[in-house]
Amino acid sequence: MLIRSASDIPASAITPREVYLNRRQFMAAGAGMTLALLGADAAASLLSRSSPFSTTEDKNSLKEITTYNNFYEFGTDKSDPAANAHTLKTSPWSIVVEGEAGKPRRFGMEELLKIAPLEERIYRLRCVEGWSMVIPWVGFPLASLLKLVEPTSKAKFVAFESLADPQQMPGVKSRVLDWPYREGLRIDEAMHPLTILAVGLYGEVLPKQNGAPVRLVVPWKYGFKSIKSIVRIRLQETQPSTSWSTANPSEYGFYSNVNPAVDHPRWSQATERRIGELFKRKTLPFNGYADQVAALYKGMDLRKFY
Ligand SMILES: Nc1nc2c(c(=O)[nH]1)N[C@H]1C(S)=C(S)[C@@H](COP(=O)(O)O)O[C@H]1N2
Ligand SMILES: [Mo]
Repeated sequence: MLIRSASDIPASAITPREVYLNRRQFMAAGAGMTLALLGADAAASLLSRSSPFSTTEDKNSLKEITTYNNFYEFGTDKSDPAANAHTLKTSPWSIVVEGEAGKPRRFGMEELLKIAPLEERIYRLRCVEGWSMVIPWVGFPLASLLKLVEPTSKAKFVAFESLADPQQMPGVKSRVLDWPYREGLRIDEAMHPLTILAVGLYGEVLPKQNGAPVRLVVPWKYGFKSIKSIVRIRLQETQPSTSWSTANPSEYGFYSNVNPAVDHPRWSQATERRIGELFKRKTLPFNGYADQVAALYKGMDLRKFY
């Protein structure tokens, strides 16, 4: 059949049956529109979904992934984002990409979805608090976006900012963090093929509590580096300050690579609890992505650069 619009593509054609079933549960829960509704291009590109970067470990359920969250803009309890994020207005949306770039500019959401084929990436996420999940994101490499603005030779770091609107985000009225939520990467980390901008989850539009409409995912770093609901990206020469390291510099460093050998000052990072499992498992260096990323830190003392 000629695909004229996204609705011509049956959900069963773009997702494995297991995901399709989850999709139906998701729809039944009234959680919203399918990624296919974003446009035929985005939906069709999901056909190219398997990625050599994905883990084959069991995925967490959509329910686990969408109801146990950190998104302090909506409150500090794990259940707050699912309860409160409905007030986030995700359309229209755009990201400004500025700073050390030959062609800085603003990208609307529709444009962002066409930058590169959308892929499913099944990644482990390890929160600094000691829990972990396996999450099937839909996204594209951050590098594809950055290349479009032509970073200059001075672009050594990338700074990210989330939306911070107290009208939409009740948590922003409390001073728990210095808003907007800010994060940063070194340019080589930002350009690494594992680093993605996620726009979907389980083949659907990203739920609001997971950082809709577009969030970063850096799977070898603690979860707080994976900043949600991004509105600004700045290429810069100096290392950006970040919300968590500003709030507590001795506990949260700039690098924040998952490292079972370096404890948090108040707890061990040697083990983790995979949400849904009873027993703890060992945390792996770089969250299990050492083969792909350890070379980025060759010669660096990872105790000093925590
Ligand atoms: N803007 C923003 N981004 C954020 C957070 C936040 O509070 N605000 N929490 C971080 C933390 S601590 C984690 S563990 C992950 C959780 O992502 P998930 O809810 O999609 O699992 O989001 C990160 N991104
Ligand atoms: Mo986290």
